[in-house]
Amino acid sequence: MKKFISALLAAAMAAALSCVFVSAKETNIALHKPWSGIEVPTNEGANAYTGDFTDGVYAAEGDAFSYKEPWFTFYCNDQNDSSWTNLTDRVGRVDIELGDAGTGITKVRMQVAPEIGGAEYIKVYADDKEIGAMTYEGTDIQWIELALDGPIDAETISVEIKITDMFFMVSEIEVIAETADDSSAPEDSSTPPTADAGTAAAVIAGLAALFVSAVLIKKKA
Ligand SMILES: [Ca+2]
Repeated sequence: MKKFISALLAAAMAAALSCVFVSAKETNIALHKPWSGIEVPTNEGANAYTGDFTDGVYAAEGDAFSYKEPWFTFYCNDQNDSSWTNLTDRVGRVDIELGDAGTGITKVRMQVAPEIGGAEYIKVYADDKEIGAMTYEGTDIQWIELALDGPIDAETISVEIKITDMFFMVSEIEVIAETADDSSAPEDSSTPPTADAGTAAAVIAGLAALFVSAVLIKKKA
């Protein structure tokens, strides 16, 4: 009987914990947020790259590179004249304005196309503080990411790129935050933020009571 109850409790706890786990949802909080810090190059040939970093449009799996949007180019044609580059000393930076939405950030992701040109570095900043770097492998179109050790808050996430060649192509930047997966919950302050953990605790408490009752019944018998 004890073994059975222990197994039941363990199963209940696992179920309760997985309930808490499932309730955390990854959301791209950068989607449709404004960005600034770099502009489409004016130079003909480079000015076709009018991609938007936060419009949710990027290359699909297996797509070949397209010489236009969804790509935005970090560009320098060996001159610092403004018509020949949108960088300063081959370095460009985009600031994504998250504002109040910038909480619980766990990852920064970016789709790149290194076959068109490489990057010496790709650094990530949260409110102007460097928080890490991203790297790519090979030359395929790929998603790269910086996964943080723990969630952080930031009103602005910036990506700074130093290019090695003439172009470096980026289609989309995502800022991933973990949010509670309960869109129906009212967003007022009376909603306890630990509702799911509370539910789990109630389930565990209920089963613990069941266990005590079972032991008592067994003793009586
Ligand atoms: Ca895009």
